[in-house]
Amino acid sequence: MRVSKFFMPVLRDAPREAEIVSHRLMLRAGMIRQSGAGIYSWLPTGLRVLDNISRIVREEQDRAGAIELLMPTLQSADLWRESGRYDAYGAEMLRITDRHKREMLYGPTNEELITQIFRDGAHSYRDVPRTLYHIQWKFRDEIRPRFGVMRGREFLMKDAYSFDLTPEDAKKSFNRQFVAYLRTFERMGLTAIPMQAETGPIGGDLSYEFIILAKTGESEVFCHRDLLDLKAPENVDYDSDLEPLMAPWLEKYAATEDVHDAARFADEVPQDRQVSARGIEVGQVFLFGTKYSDPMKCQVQGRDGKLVTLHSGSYGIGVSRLVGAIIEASHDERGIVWPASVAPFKVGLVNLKAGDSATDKACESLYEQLDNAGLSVLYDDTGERAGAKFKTMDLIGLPWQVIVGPRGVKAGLVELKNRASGETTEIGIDEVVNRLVATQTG
Ligand code: P5A
Repeated sequence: MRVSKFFMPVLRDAPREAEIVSHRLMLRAGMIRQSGAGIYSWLPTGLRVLDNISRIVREEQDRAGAIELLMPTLQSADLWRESGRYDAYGAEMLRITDRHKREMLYGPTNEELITQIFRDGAHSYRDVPRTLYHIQWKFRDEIRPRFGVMRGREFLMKDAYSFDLTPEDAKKSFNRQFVAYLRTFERMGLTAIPMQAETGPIGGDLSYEFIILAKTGESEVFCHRDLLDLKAPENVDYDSDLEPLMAPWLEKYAATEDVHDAARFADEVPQDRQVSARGIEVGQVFLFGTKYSDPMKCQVQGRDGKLVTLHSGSYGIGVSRLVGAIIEASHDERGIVWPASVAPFKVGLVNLKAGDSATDKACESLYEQLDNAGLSVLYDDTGERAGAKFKTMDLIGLPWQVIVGPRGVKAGLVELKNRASGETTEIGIDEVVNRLVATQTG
């Protein structure tokens, strides 16, 4: 993508309403614009990050055996009356009436709708276990939308729902999502810690929130410091018993403020390993048994021919919240520092003297070669001052910058800058592509 043909309205100063760094940087980098309280438009750069996050989520869901579908944002009130949640959900639900005076709502979550779909489509024990998921916009009329996309009213969520014959099988489905979450967040460069949590309006009696530690987090959390050093399991066989893989996370104390037990914390965690911090909830998983399938009669015929009510769980990831959360975890005084896996472009190509034919030619050639090598490039081909170009590149936080000027071109050299370390090296023009390809795989 050429900056001269792109749309990335960067701002020199952060708008005053932005209270936290991720919100400020997202606005300054031209990733989002507010269009109402807690409602945002995703500008091209922001959308690229959102899509990258969705792609990682999708890959890990598929790997764990979950099946993608897409449900609508609007749902019928009657469906929610079946589960008994229509009145219980309260003011957070945006209720809508259509031209025929039918009561509708903008879905805050999809337990009812998926239970209806599964009930209608699954008939026998052979149709389970299944876990279905989608990535779709939700609406919650939050009393205090704030911190940009972190607590929006409209937000993008991955929500998965599992259906099993028995509570034991349901726990296995739960475990698959749990392990997939560990892998998903790690691939985004995050250390997300599963912490015991309250179940709230979703229900059930087993729930974990996946929390990343950040000063600007909304909830207070407590955990053992060892949990910060754990690495997500690789090459997972999702058909095997996953409990041993999960054990390192479950053996050590970790709880959100709602369920925190100060006495247990003091007892189980040596004082020098106690972490009490603020956290951002990037995902939450719930096991709730027959809470929805009972009232909604989601049943299949068991092996013995008798009807069995299915056991379920639901599993959410805050896809749009993650954009802000990753920035909270990865930035410096100059701007965003994207982990390569989610960066809107992998490389920023900076032409220091647009209009100089030798420099233009070198840049055009690099642009083409990088593109052919499968590396996404944002090429600053504009006539802006060099200083302004550097500032913008640092602000938008692409992992690599290739800086091309007339003097270097004469000598066959360019500068390669790593955004995270700030390290700059001069390398041969002919080496750039290979070097960057190697950083992708190595
Ligand atoms: C699980 C999937 C659920 O809704 N039902 C379907 C269950 N869980 S949850 O914890 O309430 O939400 C899942 C994740 O969505 C993100 N999230 C939000 N992101 C931005 N703005 C909001 N207002 C918001 N509310 C929830 C969180 O990351 C949460 O973990």
